[in-house]
Amino acid sequence: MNIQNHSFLNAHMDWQRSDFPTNFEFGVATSAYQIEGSQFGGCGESHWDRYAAKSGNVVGNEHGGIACDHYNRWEEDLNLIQQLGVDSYRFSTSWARIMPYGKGQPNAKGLAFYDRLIDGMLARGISPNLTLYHWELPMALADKGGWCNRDTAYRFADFSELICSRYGDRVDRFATINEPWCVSWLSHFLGLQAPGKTSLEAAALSMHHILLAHGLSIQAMRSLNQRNLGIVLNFEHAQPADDSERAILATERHDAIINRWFLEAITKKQYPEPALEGLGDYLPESYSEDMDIIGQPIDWLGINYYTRQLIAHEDGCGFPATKTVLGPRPKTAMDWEIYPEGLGQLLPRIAEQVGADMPLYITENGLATNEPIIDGRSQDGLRLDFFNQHLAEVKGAIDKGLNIQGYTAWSLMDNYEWSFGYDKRFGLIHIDFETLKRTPKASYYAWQKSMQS
Ligand code: GCO
Repeated sequence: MNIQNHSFLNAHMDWQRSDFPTNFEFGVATSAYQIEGSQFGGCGESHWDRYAAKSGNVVGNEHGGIACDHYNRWEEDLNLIQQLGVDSYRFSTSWARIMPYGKGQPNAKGLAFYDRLIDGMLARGISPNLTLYHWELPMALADKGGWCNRDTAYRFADFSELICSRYGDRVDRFATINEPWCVSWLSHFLGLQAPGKTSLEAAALSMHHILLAHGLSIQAMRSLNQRNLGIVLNFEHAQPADDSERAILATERHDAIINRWFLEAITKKQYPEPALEGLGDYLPESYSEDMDIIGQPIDWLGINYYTRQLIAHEDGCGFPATKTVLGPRPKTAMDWEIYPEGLGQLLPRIAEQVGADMPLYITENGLATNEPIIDGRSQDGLRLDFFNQHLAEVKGAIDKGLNIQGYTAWSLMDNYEWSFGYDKRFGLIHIDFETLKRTPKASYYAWQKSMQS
């Protein structure tokens, strides 16, 4: 990779807005638990608060209690988005803030907060792009089994209905769930995020119920005549770590779990065979009866992309018998290999699956780097290179005729990176977590220039 030494003042991108189609939408993203501060405004306890409170689950035992204090500093943050010059802001509504017990009487302060936030976006000419669920399941529902309990999907449909009837007149695009793979496999089989379960049964149940929740939510919002409904899936470019048959088969299983399970359920109303082999026995008995609900038509698909994975066979363990091997390319502070071509290769594959007409949005892409702040400034060269390389892939895909309508950078500002705490900095804006001071990085100014030309 060509890591240039960008000086702060002349930092700029290799591309500009006018290189992309006229209505191409540029945006920035965050999520509620990662920025708002769950201690404020009558927010209920979520399974993330509980998970983070248990020593050893999160680096430094950090939690989202204060996070970026966005609950109180939202105006400053919206001003920064406006000055950045992007078109839209992808944010999420905290279920625990709005329904502290997961159901029943909503928290008036929580509802009023999102009124202020959405009205604030509209007043600044920023298009609201709302994700209903970005992971803070109310603890009251987690206590009843969370995503392993079918009832949670129905409670989510109720939550969706409430949000849609309250804000639907002012929101341009709704996503039901952010990254169902993370909600289920990462959190219920790999145990790396709340609730930290590690069983195939919990994985299979949550992988099905999160999709049922998606389908029921789409139905609820359609019945309110809401337009522009979609979901945000995360994809990885998966390749075998070596030429062996075992590595090829392991890659097929890995790919089926992360790249195919959710997409094929929604587009084909079925689960992929290589994943069913291990998960089928644990699915609810009559799961196939839910596939019509899960396969509700959507209006757009969100794609999150960060890295590629090289996959090898893992001996001596049960399904899926896979392990990841670090690739040779430079890594981000997350130790994720920087592999922009992976995005270029995934896009046509996804487009073929969803159909050429389906609008695709890159809903997250970005990296964690820990470049130091010098004289109040970060040079931020790695981030500039990362965006340049990935946007070149997006542009290439558009030039080939793919229906990609937008690109959203992760993230507006440094925030709570889940089990990694506050140390992994994905923001265009630096946050000093002691003082909560916001300092735009060089990449912020480079984006700003590209947005103007
Ligand atoms: C995810 C989430 C974000 C993360 C980001 C970086 O993809 O895991 O949507 O909440 O912060 O992706 O890991």
